[in-house]
Amino acid sequence: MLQLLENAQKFGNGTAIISNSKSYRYSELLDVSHRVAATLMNNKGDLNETRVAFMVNPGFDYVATQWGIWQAGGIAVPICISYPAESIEHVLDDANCSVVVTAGEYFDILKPLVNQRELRIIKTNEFYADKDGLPEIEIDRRAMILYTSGTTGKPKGVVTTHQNIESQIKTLVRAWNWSSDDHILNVLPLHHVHGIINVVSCALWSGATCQFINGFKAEKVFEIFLKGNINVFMAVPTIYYKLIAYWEQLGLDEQKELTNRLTQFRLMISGSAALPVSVMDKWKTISNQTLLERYGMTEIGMAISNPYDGERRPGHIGQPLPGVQVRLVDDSGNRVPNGESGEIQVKGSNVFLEYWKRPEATKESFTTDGWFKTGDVARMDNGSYKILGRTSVDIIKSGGYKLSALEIEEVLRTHPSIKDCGVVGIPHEEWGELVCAGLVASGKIDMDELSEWIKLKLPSYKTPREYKVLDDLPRNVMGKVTKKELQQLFIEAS
Ligand code: MCA
Ligand code: AMP
Repeated sequence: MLQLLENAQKFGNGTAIISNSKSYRYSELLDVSHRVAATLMNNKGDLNETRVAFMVNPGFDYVATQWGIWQAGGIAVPICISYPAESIEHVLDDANCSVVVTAGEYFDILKPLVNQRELRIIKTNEFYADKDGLPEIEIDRRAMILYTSGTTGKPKGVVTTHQNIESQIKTLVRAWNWSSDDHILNVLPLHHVHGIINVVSCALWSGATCQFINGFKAEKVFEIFLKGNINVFMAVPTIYYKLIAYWEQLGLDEQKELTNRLTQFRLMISGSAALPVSVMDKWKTISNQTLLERYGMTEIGMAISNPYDGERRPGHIGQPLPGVQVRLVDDSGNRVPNGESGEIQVKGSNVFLEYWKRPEATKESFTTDGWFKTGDVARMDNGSYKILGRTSVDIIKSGGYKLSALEIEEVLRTHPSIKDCGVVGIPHEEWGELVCAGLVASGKIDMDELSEWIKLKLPSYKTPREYKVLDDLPRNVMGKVTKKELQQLFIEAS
């Protein structure tokens, strides 16, 4: 039996999840997930890595579905709940999903897509099947596919095995002192590692309580904090920025009350994007908490973290986590000396198995001796890694989401009034980077129409926030678009 589930048996009567104002014990979670597994198996005995997509709000049903898929021997493919139809179709088709699990609110968007493909669709309130015998799940089986944007067009499926997932969880549980006394609030989307592994899976591995709200709202988060049970929190820098902005406009008494409460937390963590030192400092004055910044990636889980005990250095990501090997190399693949910049490369059982159905991309992302090439550039600075940037300008981090400039450009180019375009990220205090698009028109571009049009093609977090219509994109002598110059055009205008 998978260790996550074995642990859950031990914690039987403890509160596993609070969602929609209801508490659920570990035993209930196991019971329902077992029914999910039986329904999915449909008397087949083992799903044998069938891909099961699920579009379910963060909460009890989400976890019960995920655990059910795993117990039935399937591969869990979470779908972002704010995806428009085109993005959903990419996941269903790329992963060749055979079954889709959903809740009522997403049924209408999914139904036609599922019908066209003749897939099985199950609503979370239809897990009626009696519990059935469960297959033995070997730890090296594929467990999950998460879609991530890269330096090529459409998002790629990152495949992790149960072993990868266990290794990612175990490292963090140890490094960050998780225990069954912990109570965490999840505000993050559950189609990415940050929410799925660092928050939900680490909590449930440890017998802690994981409370959910559907989507982030600063007011709601503080309201829950004030109730007094939450003692661990993890978020992206944009969320801390928004919490600070909300706190600042409160009255003095309310500010004090919140500060008192925040001071009692055991641990607060930031990750997924660079934590500005200004945000870390501000948060410290508000909460008396020194944010623990760590570094990770969908393909590797977490790799580098500031210490739980010991100095958490502003502007630095810390040291390799136990069991994770990290090195910095130059363009020729040689290790760089301390103080010099190089690409972060990672090895360990935390590292993913493959990009789904993309053997070439998988091969290219590893060195011949098995190190995963992250594309992030860092230097070792007095015993702590410091991120300096990325090897590609076509990767943008906005709101903690990794975006591909090329994916957004490909979509924009399909608009009838756009002849060519270039997408860049520019530095932004709140969002980390802001997505901007330079457009070359082939007719008159109606900006309102374009904004509505793109919402049907991409989720909101991938859509450009600023547009500029140009006679041509800035190019070098070879005719290649110079992204740095394009960035500059937007920076100067901001
Ligand atoms: C939304 N808006 C934006 C952006 N996103 N504006 C500029 N840039 C953006 N990126 C605008 C919307 O259009 C809207 O504007 C307003 O902000 C509110 O939109 P909403 O969608 O409600 O935003 P939100 O809920 O406030 O979202 C902010 C957020 C969210 C909570 C920070 O972006 C988020 O959940 N980010 C976390 C992503 C994450 O988990 N990443 C982990 C992946 P208007 O009001 O004008 O319409 S990385 C990972 O997993 C690795 C392993 C790691 O290291 O962790
Ligand atoms: P994703 O592909 O969404 O998993 O995003 C992973 C990327 O987020 C990494 O490759 C980094 O570029 C970035 N990232 C994660 N944590 C940090 C951090 N603490 N500081 C800077 N960048 C980070």
